[in-house]
Amino acid sequence: MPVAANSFKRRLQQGSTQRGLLSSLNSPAVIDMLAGWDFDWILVDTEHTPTEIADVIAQLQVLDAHGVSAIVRPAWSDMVLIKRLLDAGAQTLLIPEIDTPQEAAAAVSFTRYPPAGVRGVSGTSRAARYGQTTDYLKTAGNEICILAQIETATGLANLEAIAQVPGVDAVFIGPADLAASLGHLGDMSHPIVQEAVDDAFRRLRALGKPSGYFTLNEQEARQRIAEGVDVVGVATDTSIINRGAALTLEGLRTVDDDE
Ligand code: 3PY
Ligand code: MG
Repeated sequence: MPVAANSFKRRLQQGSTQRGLLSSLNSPAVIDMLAGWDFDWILVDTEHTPTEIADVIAQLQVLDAHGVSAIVRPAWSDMVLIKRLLDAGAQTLLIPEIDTPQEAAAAVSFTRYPPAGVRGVSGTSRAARYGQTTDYLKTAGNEICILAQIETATGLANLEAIAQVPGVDAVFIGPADLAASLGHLGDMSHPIVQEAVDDAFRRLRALGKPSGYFTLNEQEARQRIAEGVDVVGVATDTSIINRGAALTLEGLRTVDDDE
């Protein structure tokens, strides 16, 4: 049995726009529901959520059943965390807080077996279908996809160097942490933050490097997709549920007003 093909990575290489959402509630049921909509990918976040390895596996199984691509974000660019996520079956990783090309190279090295990298070896992990993928150790690297997340002023200063690190498949700009780093905590739409984001995407386009972004602002999401940003996160499970609740109550207020 061959290693599972990574269709997210193929579409990234073909230049298709991919829209997705972030799973933060650690609920396979919610993800089972949302995966029925037309999202290209769902990010299982372990950076800002209580999601642990067994929870990641439960969500990967749901996404696999729907044929929706999974991205998994480790809590940090850490060799042990990344090894465990890869062994759990994650193939596309969004690595937070990459500030330098050295950090990007280290992150890539955590995902590749020696001599290319330093990933610890197990041929019987879930990723290797418990030993049924007999050439897993030799072929796993082909299907791994690394999105380096730039989210500080230092990261922006090093953008070209980070983007050119071999094995970095795309550069993802994180506006929330970037706003904080630029002195505008919580204000992602501040002109200084937006100018920095615009400049980052201009530079990535000049390099021909696939790019990614996350915003809950619909207008900005449309703008970034139109600009050619390849991977755009447009919602979280929480934002969708909160929005539904607000609309439901809003609808009742209209009924109340009519009475
Ligand atoms: C950020 O905006 O900081 C992110 O990490 C996006 O998910
Ligand atoms: Mg962030």
